[in-house]
Amino acid sequence: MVVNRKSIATTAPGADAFTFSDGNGALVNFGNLSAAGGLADGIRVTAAGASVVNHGSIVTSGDGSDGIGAGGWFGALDGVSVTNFGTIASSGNATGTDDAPEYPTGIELFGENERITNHGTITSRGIDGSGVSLVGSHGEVRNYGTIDAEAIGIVLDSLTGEDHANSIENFGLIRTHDLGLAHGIWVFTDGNDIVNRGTIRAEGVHDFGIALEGMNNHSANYGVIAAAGEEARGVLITNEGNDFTNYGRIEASGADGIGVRFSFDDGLSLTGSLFTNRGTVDASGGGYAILGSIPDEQVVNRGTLNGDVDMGDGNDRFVAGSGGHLNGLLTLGDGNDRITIERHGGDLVIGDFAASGASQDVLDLSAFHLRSFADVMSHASQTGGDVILTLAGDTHVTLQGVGLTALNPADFITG
Ligand SMILES: [Ca+2]
Ligand SMILES: [Ca+2]
Ligand SMILES: [Ca+2]
Repeated sequence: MVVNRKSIATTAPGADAFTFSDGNGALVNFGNLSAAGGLADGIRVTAAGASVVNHGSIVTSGDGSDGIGAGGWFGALDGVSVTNFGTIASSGNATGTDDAPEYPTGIELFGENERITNHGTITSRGIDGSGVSLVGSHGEVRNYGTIDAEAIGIVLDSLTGEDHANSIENFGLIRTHDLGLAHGIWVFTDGNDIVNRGTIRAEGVHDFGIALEGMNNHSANYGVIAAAGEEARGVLITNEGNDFTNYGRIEASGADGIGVRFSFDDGLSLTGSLFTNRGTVDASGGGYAILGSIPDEQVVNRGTLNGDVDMGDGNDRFVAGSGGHLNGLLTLGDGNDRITIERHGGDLVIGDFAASGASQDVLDLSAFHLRSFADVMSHASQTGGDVILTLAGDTHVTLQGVGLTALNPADFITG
C-alpha cells in the first residue's frame, strides 16, 4: 500500500499531480493535490486492478481534467476501485475530439468491473462536467455523500456501444443546478440497475433527476427526486424496455415541472417502457404528474398522483390500480388507449375518452365481474355532459364530454 500525505500542485498541461501504476495495489491519499493544466488529473491510475482511497482534497481546473481517472477512449483499465472520503472538485470545459471527447469529471473510470464509492463531497463545475463518469460494463457506483454538479451528477456511458449491466445506488445527495439541461443520473447504456434511496435535486431550468436513455434499464426510487427548477423533470424515459417504479416521492415543484416524462426526442421507440407508482408523484408547480409522448406508454398507479396525467398519442395503457389515487385529469390523446380499473382503484376522471372512431378507447372493467354491456350501463349515469360509472363505493370513473347514448359494447371489457 502506498500512502501519500504530501501536498502536490502542478500547473503544466498534462501534468498529473499523482500517478499510480501498481496493479492490484492500493493508494491512500491524505494530501492536497491540485492540477491546473489541461488534461492534468489529480490522481491518474495507469494499472488495471488498482484501488485508490482519497481522504484528502483534490482540485483540478483544466479542460478535460479528472480528479481521479483511469483508462480513456484509447483503452480500458478493468477492475479499478475508487473510494472517496475527502473532497474532489473539478472544473474546466471539454476538450479532445468528437470521437474521443475528454470531459472534466470528479471521478472517471473506463473499463469492466469498476467500483466507485463516494462518502465525501464531489463538486463539478462547468457545462461539460460530471461528478462521476463510468464507461463500461458490470461496474458499481454507490453515493453516500454529496455530488454537487452544474451539469451531470453520475453518468453511465459506453466505450464499445454495447456496455451494460452496471449498478448505481444513491443513498446521499445528488444536486444539479445553475446550468440548463443538467442530469442527476444520466444513463446511456442498457440493462443497468438504478436505485435512489437518498435525494436527487434537479434545480436548474429543464434539469432532469434520473434520465434513462438506454434500453432495458430497471430503476426504482425509495427516496426523494425533486424537480425543483423551472420545467425540470423528475424522471425522463426516452427508450424501450425501461421500467421505473416509484416507492418514494417524486416532486415537480418548479414552474411547469413534470414528475415523469416519456419523451420521443430522438425518434426512439418506448415499447415496453413502464412507470409504476407505489409512492407519491406531486406536480405542485402546475405542470404534469406524468406526461407521455407519441409512442405507446404504460403507467400503473397504485399510489398517489397529484397533478394531471397526459398519455399523448399512441396506444397507451393506464392502470388505475388498487389503492391508487389520481388527483388530476387523465388525458388519453389519439390512439386506441386501454384503461384498466382495479378494485379499490379510486376515482378517475378521463377528459377525452373516445367512445368510437379511429381513436376509440377501451375501459377494462373485468375486475368488477360485470356480465354484459347492459350490466355496465346499469352502473352508468349522465351528469351534465359527463357519464359517471359507479363501480364500487370507492371507485368511480367519470368520462367527461361523453353522452350515455354514445357508449357501445366495444368500449368495455367485462366478465
Ligand atoms: Ca403515448
Ligand atoms: Ca394515446
Ligand atoms: Ca384515444
